[in-house]
Amino acid sequence: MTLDELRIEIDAADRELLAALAKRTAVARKIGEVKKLEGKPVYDKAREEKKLESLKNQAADEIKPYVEEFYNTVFDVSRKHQEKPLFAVLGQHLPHTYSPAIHNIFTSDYTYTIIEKEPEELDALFNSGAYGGFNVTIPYKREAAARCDVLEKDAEDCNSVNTVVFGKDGKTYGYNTDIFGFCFMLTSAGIDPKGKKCLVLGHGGAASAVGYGLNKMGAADIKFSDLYEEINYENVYDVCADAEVIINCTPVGMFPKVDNQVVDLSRFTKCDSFADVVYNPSRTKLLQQAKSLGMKTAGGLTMLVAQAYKSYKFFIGDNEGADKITPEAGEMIKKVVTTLENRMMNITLIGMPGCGKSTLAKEIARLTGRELIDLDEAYSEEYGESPSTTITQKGEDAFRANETKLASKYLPESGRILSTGGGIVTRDENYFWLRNNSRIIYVKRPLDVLASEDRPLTARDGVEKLYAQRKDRYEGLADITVDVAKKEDKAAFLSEAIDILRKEGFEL
Ligand code: PRE
Repeated sequence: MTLDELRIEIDAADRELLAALAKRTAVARKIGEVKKLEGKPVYDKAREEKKLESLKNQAADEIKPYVEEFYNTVFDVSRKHQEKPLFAVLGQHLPHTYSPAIHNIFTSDYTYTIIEKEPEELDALFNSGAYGGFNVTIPYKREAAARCDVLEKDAEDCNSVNTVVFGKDGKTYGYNTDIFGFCFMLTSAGIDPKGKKCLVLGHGGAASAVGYGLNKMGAADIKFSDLYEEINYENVYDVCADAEVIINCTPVGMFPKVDNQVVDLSRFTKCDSFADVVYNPSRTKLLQQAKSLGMKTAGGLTMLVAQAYKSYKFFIGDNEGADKITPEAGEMIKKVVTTLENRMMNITLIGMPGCGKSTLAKEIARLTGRELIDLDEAYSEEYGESPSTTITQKGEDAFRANETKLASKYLPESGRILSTGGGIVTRDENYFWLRNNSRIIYVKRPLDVLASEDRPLTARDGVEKLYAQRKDRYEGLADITVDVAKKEDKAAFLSEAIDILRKEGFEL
């Protein structure tokens, strides 16, 4: 084997090692949590000695001489992790929370875990003494407010606490950073509700924080609509016909039922700004409609990250920093939003047939461990024939109808790398699916390097004609263009494409 080949193997082994270390550290965090709850010390000498003995016995002969040295470091890491202050997000059911990921990007000063509790377990939790504090999500924001000794103004006014800190003075402090998160989301998108007529879709917990935030920012009028209320989704177009700013606080459009919207924004002819508190998918159906109508738009991930930032400041005891958010803090929030978007959204490659989408997708999957979906291959699996067979035997329309069904199946998921068929951009209805939860990357290559075997549309129309039809669509859809003019080998193409994506903030 060559050095390069061996290095590919050792890189793969390291990826497995890192994954195993992440898994082990997460378990160590949970053990640390139990120890805190049970009042046990972190260091357990007897346990470490016993483990070391057993690990030496289990180890392959080649690594036996290194086990002690290696595991002394591993135990040390576990203990350091367990000794850190512990914070958490508290809710009833939290299978998809982004909060640990966000707090782990902001800081390594504390560890952050997930607590799922039933209402009758809350008293014991608040009295446990194991946590430095927590974020609180539905349905416990009121319950949390009731258990705090001191409430900051926003929290008291809304009777809603999303951030609890157990102070060194023995008192329990309650804050509401959702309001800051919401105001930050609007401001950073250039949306100013001052003096404007605002419509809030939904009337639950999120809507009340949003209403409070709009009021704080000087909105002239705030109306709420909901299914069975005075203002509902039938009369809202009349009662709120002059709404200028609309905020979606309903779960409609949220993953997995992404192909839904609670109102038709085109019927609010005075509306120039729209924000959605939904953050998964990244671009909801309403948000996409707002964009296409030329409105200013803001997506819910910014609110989520901004409220987490302010909580993080309270968690580390920097109350002054939490109250005065500097421009640098704003930059940090935006950077975390981009990092998370890059991580959570799909990377979806578009471009001419034969431009190297599949090759690049494979490489990204190899580098990141992302699940790879090659829509051409998925097509053959789903329909039992290749795209080119359907096109030749049943016509392009039959193929496109199947392709859209596939797009709706695979594109709303998160964190994948997808390679699409070159012509997916030719159907308007695919735009919604492509934009739903993907960073769209246009792989642009010189026409004379495009591969052309088994490509019936290229054979029929010629590559220039296809390109002329599709060029504007690729460019209009692209969030990022990977423009690789090089005509050399595959390795040169891949290395340049990967460099471009790294510069765009992708963790590859
Ligand atoms: C662990 C860490 C610290 C203890 O001193 C012993 C072992 C480890 O990393 O294996 C885990 C742990 O906390 C435990 O088993 O009690």
